[in-house]
Amino acid sequence: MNVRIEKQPVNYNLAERLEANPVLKPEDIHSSAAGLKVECLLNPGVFRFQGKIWLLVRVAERPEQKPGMTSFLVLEKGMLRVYEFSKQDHRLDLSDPRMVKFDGTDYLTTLSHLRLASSDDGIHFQEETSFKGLIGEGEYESYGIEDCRVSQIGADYYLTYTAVSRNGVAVGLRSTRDWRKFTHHGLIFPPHNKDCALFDERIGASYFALHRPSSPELGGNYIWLAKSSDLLLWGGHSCVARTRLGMWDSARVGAGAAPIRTTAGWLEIYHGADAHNRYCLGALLLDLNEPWKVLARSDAPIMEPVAHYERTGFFGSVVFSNGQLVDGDQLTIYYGASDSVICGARFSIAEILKTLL
Ligand code: MAN
Repeated sequence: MNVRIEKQPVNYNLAERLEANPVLKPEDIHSSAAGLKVECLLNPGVFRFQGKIWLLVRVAERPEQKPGMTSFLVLEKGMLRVYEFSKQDHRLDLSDPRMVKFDGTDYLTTLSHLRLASSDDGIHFQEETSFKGLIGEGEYESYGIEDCRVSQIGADYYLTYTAVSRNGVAVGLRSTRDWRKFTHHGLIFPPHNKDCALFDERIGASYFALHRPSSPELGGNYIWLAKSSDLLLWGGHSCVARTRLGMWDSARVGAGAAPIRTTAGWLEIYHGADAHNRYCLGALLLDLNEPWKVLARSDAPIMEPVAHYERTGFFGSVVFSNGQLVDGDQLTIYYGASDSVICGARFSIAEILKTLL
């Protein structure tokens, strides 16, 4: 038998969790139609707008489940279609709670869209029903849209999100100025790609993005950097973070929200998962002028799934963040805990940097 001992990291335990956690739960959000249930809330994008703090929440829904059956939703030509299979059917594989595999075709157990919630203090949030949120559009978003990063560049907000369909998992881009009218720019990275975070300022003449293509046969799930002159066409690729054998980020890594400019470099909070799908957060430090140069990277996570709401849920042992607020030295990250509820945690940027330098 081949037994591999994973290196035990020192837990820096830098996160100060909000006492109010979870700040949003599925029962706080209305389902989008009768007969549907909000199963989970996940991985919000975060931004400031009109003097408030906003979350662009991933709302994962499915039909109310009937005994002995599994049913899920797919968007077809703008309409919700319900698929239903008997749990007795030997062609059905439900071994990953996130997936429904049937007779060689993969579906998702839940269909995600994005909904807005706002807060005056960053702790107490409520759904904003006067803004309609975003749903999947077109054939490349028929299994939904997920995990949206929000970058503010000038007066515009750019939304990079995971666009899921039977064609695979890709990165979509939309932009807005007022959160009412949106421009859909289509896919900026084709499958398999996700976890795309735009830098919210140019470096020299170029825009930059972190993204996460997957190369299943050779290579892996690594963080890459790309540049662009118009945010639509991307090139100049370089790989900035690979997975590390035997460590907390041994199976996959992916960027969180937009990198934070510090005097030491661009600080990026990223997620790493091990072979057991345990998701933690760590930090990367990239050179200010040449962001393809990695100056430092966390040996141990800066945050691990240890609170009870991070250990059990729809998909346990997960802290996953793609949204944050920076206030001087204070970094507040908002994160999906166990793919079930939304929580917040505070960090000191200087303390994170101390673990890197
Ligand atoms: C993937 C994505 C995320 C999710 C994690 C943990 O990276 O589907 O949305 O939070 O897995 O399940």
